[in-house]
Amino acid sequence: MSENELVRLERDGDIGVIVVDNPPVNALSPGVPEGIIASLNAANADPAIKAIVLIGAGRSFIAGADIRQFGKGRPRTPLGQRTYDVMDAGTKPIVAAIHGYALGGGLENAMGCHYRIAAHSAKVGLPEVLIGILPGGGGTQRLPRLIGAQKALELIVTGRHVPAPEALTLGIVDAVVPEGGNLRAAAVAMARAKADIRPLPRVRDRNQQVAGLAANPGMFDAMRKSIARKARNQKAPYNCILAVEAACTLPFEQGLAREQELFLELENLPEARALRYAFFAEREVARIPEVTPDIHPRPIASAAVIGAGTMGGGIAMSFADFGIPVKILEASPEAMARGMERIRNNYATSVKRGSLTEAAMAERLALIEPVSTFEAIGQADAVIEAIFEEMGPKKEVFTKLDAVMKEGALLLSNTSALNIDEIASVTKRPQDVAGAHFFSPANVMKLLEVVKGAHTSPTTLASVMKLGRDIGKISVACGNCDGFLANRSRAPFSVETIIMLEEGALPEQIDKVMLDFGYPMGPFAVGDLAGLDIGWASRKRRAAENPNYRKQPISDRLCELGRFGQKTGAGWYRYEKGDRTPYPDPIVADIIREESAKLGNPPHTFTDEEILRRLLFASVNEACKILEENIAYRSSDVDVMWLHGFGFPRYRGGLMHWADTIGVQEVYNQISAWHQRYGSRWAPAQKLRDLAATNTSFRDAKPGRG
Ligand code: 3H9
Repeated sequence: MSENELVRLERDGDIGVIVVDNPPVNALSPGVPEGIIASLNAANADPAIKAIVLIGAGRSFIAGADIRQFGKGRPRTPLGQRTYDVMDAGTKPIVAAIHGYALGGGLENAMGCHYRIAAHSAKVGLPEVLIGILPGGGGTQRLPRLIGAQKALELIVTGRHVPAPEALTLGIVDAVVPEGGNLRAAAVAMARAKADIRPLPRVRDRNQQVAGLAANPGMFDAMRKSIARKARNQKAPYNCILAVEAACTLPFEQGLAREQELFLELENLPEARALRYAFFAEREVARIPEVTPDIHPRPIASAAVIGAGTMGGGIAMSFADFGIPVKILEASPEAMARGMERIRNNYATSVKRGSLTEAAMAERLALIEPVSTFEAIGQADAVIEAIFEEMGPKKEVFTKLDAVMKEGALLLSNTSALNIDEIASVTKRPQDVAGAHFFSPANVMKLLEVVKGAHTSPTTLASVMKLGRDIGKISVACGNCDGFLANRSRAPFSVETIIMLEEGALPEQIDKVMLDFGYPMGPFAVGDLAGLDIGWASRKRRAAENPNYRKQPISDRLCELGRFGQKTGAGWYRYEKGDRTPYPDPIVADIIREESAKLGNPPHTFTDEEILRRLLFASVNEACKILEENIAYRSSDVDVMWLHGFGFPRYRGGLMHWADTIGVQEVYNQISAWHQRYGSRWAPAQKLRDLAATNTSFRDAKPGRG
């Protein structure tokens, strides 16, 4: 037996089987590498053992280094004393037996072994770049030697998970056990078959795979160029490239040392901290106090969607994409025909792009069944209403749902802002009603905002959270209020954007700041893409309903000129035929100047920092109110929503994590100063005051008062 319980050495005849047993995913937590080394030493020293298998207990091989240990200043194991070094120095063949995941340090350990065999369902990869670091356990030196620099570069820079059959084709694993096969038995058999083969095939010795590439630096520059837009402001992807470059230009040992240097440059950068934070925040969302372990989510084997508009169609596709049959209900045959046509076109575009096969498209379309009566959907396990945002018609739909849906069905509304309790009130089963707010395009965007009404039962809440996960979404729960968590926290950002225009800022100036910050597009370019006419119609409706509704004269004037965005060739920008590039337009600048003067706003020069902070601090303040009102379970939930609903740059962690990097005191001081200058819209939330008074980070903020 090895020195601790995290790793044990078992015997299978003349084969030593090293079992890593560190649930849930066999991360390389303190004690695990030490345990592997002790077992390797014991197996190498035991004359009765001819070969060794390294395998994981439970659901996975090894999911990598323990991410919680990064940034803690733990001393690193010196090069030459790591598990891989002990494997390289060993005298007996080692077979890695991979099931579940072999990621990061997991794959690095597998590549330290002499042979690799994987279960059919296993996945392997070096995803370190996704948490802002690089494979620091020799991965950048061994993978190019195993599969060639070009392919290794692609895998290391994207961090993608490779399914076992592809890993076999690439040469990452030597064999795949067919579905239903016994991995451990196959690995032991392989070890026995290889027991006498010498020299031991070490990945580190396969220099022919990287030789000659030193003369081909073009490959690395091409990769740098291809990631330039997506990886802007980030260092990890570039260090990954440098490390693979080192594999091609330096002897193995020197390459390892270079890898180590490049790794250490990254570990404590704000980028790596933010990405680690995001990783754990995404897992934290699943923890909902009222969903106790005795609550069992209801299985969802079939679904229905009410409304075949853009949203309804996208939601139906989300189910079909994950193999769940879905009925789509639309009263008007014309609207249904248009809706189904849109769905077909969306899939056809994916086929054209090569991301979907014709066969998969046919399978998915076959899962979407158009129906025209409520009776036809009565047996669905979950129904999602996705009609237009008006309370009256939504209540009518829920009244009908209450009449036809089977007992225990989830009755969900895709509303983005309306009161879930009022919707639920027309049913006799408000415990089964909740919000399921998808983001557009629903089949693409990852976020599902799950809204809990006053009567939503913990089982319903747990079921909707799981339903989201089952269709590949990140489900985040929140309470019921106008705009819920996502749109309510985003609204002040939008208000501030418009106010800054009225003070003389130009769309291109604001967009550039947000692009530089890391958003894929600025808010005005997004507006032009989405179309400005929808907002215009809603402003006119609201102004008619509410005489105090705050007008948006600049936006209105653009729309009055027929400038609805890209589709009309002009909006906040002008566009040239067949070109989506936004060009700043002097007409817009003139309108801004005129309206700003009419409002009596003195000319104002904006710094980039003012623009960024005014937009984001406005939302931080609102998020504090949301926390205070117990609408959010924790501030990191706000971050997950902003990452997956609004395109917030992941390497900045999320709105609240970013605010923490500035500091709660400074955020409070700035908001207070703007409160003095601009008035009530900047009044600091009580929660923000409290956090500043106690110097508590947003991360540690508890929901509720105080
Ligand atoms: C690395 O290896 C660096 C090396 O190059 C060496 C340098 C010297 N650490 O995601 P799940 C927890 S960097 C700590 O819900 P799934 C996770 O927090 C690492 N904890 O399951 C969760 O905890 P809880 C490279 C980890 O089935 C629980 O396990 N590796 C780690 O949906 C279940 O996780 C990666 O980046 C970890 N490494 O997905 C892989 N992994 O229950 C990161 C998981 O308390 N991991 N946990 O909330 C993943 O991508 C997914 O977890 C995985 C499973 C795909 C493995």
